Amino acid sequence: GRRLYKVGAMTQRTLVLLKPDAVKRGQVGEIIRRIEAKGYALVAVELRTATPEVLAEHYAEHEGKPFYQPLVDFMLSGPVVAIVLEGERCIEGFRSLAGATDPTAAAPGTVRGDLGRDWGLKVQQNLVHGSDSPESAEREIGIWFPAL
Ligand code: IDP
Repeated sequence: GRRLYKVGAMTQRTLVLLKPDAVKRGQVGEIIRRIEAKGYALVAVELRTATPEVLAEHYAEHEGKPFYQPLVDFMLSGPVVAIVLEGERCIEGFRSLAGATDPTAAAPGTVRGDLGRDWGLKVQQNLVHGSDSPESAEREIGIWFPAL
């Protein structure tokens, strides 16, 4: 029958951000606990404040969308935790842990579904970012961790 998943080594790295709402609400430990429980390795973990320059690069694909400026302002509203993870298929795996973009709709069991909610037309406050493809991961790791 049809394989449910690809067989063979596919070690990847992915860029994860714990957004300012995760830091403000004291959920950093809980989210990293879930990442470690899943079995991914932490390659880099850094608390830092984003800059407009870094966010313009990071969110370049969303420039011009109605939520772009609120998203950038939100991402500048406090420190974030920038993380690089490593493991087989960790790009898809972390996005599965994170859950759907809208925290109200995100499934229970996911970071956004368990820890997030709508705080009043602010879907951007969804706790985490995870790269969505190998190309995005390489690009985003280069933005946040140029030395890696
Ligand atoms: P993702 O983070 O689940 O991959 P994207 O579509 O890549 O979602 O959007 C990037 C981020 O922009 C989301 O995580 C969220 O913070 C914000 N965002 C996306 N869509 C909306 C929206 O309709 N309203 C407000 N913020 C949004």
